[in-house]
Amino acid sequence: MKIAMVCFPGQGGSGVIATELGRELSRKGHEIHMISYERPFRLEQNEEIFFHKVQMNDYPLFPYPLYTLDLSAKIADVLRSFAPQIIHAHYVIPNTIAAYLAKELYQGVAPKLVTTIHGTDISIWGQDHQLRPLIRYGLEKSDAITAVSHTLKDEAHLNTGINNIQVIYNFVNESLFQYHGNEMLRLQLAPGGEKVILHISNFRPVKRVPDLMRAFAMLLEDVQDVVLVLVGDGVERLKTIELARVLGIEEKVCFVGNVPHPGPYLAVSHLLALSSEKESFGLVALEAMSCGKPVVATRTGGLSELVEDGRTGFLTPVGDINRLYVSMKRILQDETLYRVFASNSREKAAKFLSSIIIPSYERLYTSLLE
Ligand code: GMT
Repeated sequence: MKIAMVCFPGQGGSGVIATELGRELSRKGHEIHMISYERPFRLEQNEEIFFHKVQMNDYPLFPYPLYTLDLSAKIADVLRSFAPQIIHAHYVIPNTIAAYLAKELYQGVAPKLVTTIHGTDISIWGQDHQLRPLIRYGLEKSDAITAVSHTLKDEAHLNTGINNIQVIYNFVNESLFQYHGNEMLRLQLAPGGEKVILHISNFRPVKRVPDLMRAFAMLLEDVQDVVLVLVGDGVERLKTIELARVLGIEEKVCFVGNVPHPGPYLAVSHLLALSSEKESFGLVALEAMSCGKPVVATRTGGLSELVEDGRTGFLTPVGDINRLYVSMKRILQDETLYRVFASNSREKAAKFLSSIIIPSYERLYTSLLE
């Protein structure tokens, strides 16, 4: 099949899923075209995947960039040059809308449009009364819709009334995640042999990183041989660095910024902590579990379909800093519990391997073309 993937390129689960999906399908012999405003961060130069960069035009009349139109023009261009049979848009806004417009522009055999909803297009923008009709329209114009968790599917139904949504979970390519840590990195992050609590996010307000900082400050009152390592970047990173200073814990906290691949950080960590208000799936939690790391996370969205409370980690109520602190402390201090959680985490992650999940996408594409 010839498939065009339209996605966001930056650090974030949807771009990772689109790229990994494209890569695996390309290995299976499909022709893959990735379309975005930048090369997706996990897409290497030497891959046999076409990358089409959206040319951002400067329209002197308009004060804001018209990305949706530029994207649409680029998708139409790819349709004319390569005639993909499927356009798979990751996120309704703007990707599905732009893809639909491109389909309308195109004179040839119309490709099928698949939309994957990843989260904030439904959980945040879907709450906006102006955007909601546009989101519903994008979903209605899609030939198939997938959601990355049952919780998200239900939320989409509630917000838009649309119910023909198939759940295809996020997946992990196990070969990318090693179980053995790199000693140099471990020494760099925890020179005194401390245990590493890892957090990975894009520091959006929805991640509630300050909750984790406060819980970690409480933890330091009881446990000294521990550090908090935060991977990623985003609007609240500076505010979080400042909070670490105010809490007087800056020496125990390390901000790493964006990294091309979290695998090495996960391998040297003891557990992953997420304090998000919303998380449609929580791909980083799956990546951590596939490295055999327990996860302490908030009981929200798809995280509760992945993390098993008291079996692979702990789930805590959103905003409950005390429970976050107690949960991290238990995992740090109880070695037996830790080993059980680590092994259960690996076992659970094995249900989400790319080799198991990706065929669902292939079956979906095939059924649309039949
Ligand atoms: O979490 C983010 O802010 C990034 C966002 C994205 O665009 O990649 O992640 C969303 O999609 C991921 C892949 O399906 C999910 O694993 C994340 O849970 C979801 N984020 C939210 O729902 C907040």
